[in-house]
Amino acid sequence: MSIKEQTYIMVKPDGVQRGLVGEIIARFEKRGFKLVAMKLVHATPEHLEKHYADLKGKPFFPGLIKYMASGPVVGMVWEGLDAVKTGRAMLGATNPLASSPGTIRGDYALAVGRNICHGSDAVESAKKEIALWFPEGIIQYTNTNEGWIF
Ligand code: RTP
Repeated sequence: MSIKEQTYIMVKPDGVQRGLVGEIIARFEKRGFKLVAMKLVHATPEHLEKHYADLKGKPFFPGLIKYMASGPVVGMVWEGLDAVKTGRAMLGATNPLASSPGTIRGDYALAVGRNICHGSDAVESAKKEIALWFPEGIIQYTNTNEGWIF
C-alpha cells in the first residue's frame, strides 16, 4: 500500500448520459485522491475487448461491449493511499442492488448491466488498464494540499 498507488476509474456511457461525471469526480476529490489523468473517449469495440479480455466467454460479454461502445466514457487515473481497494469500495458492489447506500452504485444505479462506473480490481490490473487507456502517460504535479492529507 502506497500513497502513490494508482487506480483506473471510468464513468461508463450511462453515467456520462445521466450527467453523473461531476458527482463521481467530486467524490474522489473530496475523499483526498489526486487526479493524475482524465479523458472523454468514445471507445471502439476492439479497445473495449482488450479492457475486458478477462471476461471473454461470459454470456454477458457481447452485451457488455455493446453497452460500453454505445457512447463516450470518461477515463480517469486517481492516486492516493490504497487507491485500488478504496476506489472499489466507493463504487460499491458490481450489482447495484447489492451496493450499500453511500456508494456510487448504491446511490445512483439499479441494474448490473447499467452500473455507471468501473474501477480496477487489483494493483496489477490497474497498471494494465492505465497503460491501455493512457498510452501517452499520466501527469506529474504537486497539489498544494497534499501535505494536509498525508
Ligand atoms: P467493472 O469491471 O465494470 O468495474 O465491474 P466489476 O469488476 O465489478 O465486475 P466484472 O465481473 O468485472 O464485470 C464487468 C462488468 O460487466 C457487467 N456485468 N454484467 N449481466 C451480468 O450478469 C453482468 N455481470 C457483469 C457489469 O457492467 C460489470 O461492471
